[in-house]
Amino acid sequence: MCANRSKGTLCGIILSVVLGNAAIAADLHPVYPLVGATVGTPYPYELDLARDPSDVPGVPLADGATVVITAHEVESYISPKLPAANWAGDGTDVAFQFFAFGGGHEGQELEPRVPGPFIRLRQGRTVTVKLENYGKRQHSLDFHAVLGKTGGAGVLTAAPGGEASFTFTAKKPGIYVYHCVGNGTPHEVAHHINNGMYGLILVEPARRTAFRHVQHHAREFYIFQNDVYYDAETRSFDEHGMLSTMVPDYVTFNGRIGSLVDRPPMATKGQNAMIYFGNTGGHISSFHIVGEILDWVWNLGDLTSKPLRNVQTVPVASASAVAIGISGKTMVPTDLAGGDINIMLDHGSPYFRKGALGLFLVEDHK
Ligand SMILES: [Cu+2]
Repeated sequence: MCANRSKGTLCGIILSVVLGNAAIAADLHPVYPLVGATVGTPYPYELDLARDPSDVPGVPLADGATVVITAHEVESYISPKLPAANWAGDGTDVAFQFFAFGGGHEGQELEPRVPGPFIRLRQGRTVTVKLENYGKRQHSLDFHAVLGKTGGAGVLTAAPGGEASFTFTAKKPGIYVYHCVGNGTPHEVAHHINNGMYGLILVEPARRTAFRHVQHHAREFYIFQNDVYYDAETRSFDEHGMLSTMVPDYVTFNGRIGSLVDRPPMATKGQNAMIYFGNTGGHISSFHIVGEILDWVWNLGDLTSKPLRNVQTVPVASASAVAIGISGKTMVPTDLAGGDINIMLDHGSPYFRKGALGLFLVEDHK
């Protein structure tokens, strides 16, 4: 899938047309210089903190399993100059002090990424989450799938260089958000979410539901939207801007502008796709895929009710998530010459103009 990212590949051609600038296609994946130091982490950082939308573990954690989540602070770019900053009307490299989670299931990308690792459970299973803090400030985990203990954050709070563990049973199925609350003050909750510390935890229903039927053998994708308020001086959270304007500087899919243009989800004709989509921005996302109709939508994270059918746009509130099924039978393969390309976005105009935009590509089955 877009393995050869040079000019002339399928993805390159598509992007040059979508973005209206053939020059962009020549440099789909520039290497961004890493500014600043990585903090106390044993992992070799990659420069691009955006999580691959295909990075979804295929198997739920076993009963009694332990999953490690690591906390990091690292500077990278939230708005790379090319190719996709054109969508934000910006065109400059913007360095940003990311807070990011790494770790996760075996086989996942273990380096820090935004969003944090996708955690997959089955209802009724008991697991232990271990938080390891490689940052210079306090970090924590609040799972919306957890009953009591402040969603886990009452226990899962680790000082710099420290760690914490928490064991819980996944009692209620759903697709839930998790996020850092810093030291627990309202300022820190907003700051740590703004800077990238959030993710999804899927608790699959114990019984066979419509959700599990559609999900079976589906290609699964992980997408997370966030609003970012940016202070150019600190290259970090602009709390004053947030409180005084409520107008975000950037609206991201998977951590930065253009991440899902550079590396879009790639579905396969004939195979269902399942998109797990979360939001922690301050506004309700209007999630839409141009050229598609969303066949099944489990709204508000509810995976046990009957899904909505044939939905054009899904409203996703802050601190909420949805599961979206797209039928492989009616998918239209991406065909630029024929005008078939799916653009995935928050359809609210200021928000896709500020970056909440990617592609959803479909390969024909072999
Ligand atoms: Cu944090």
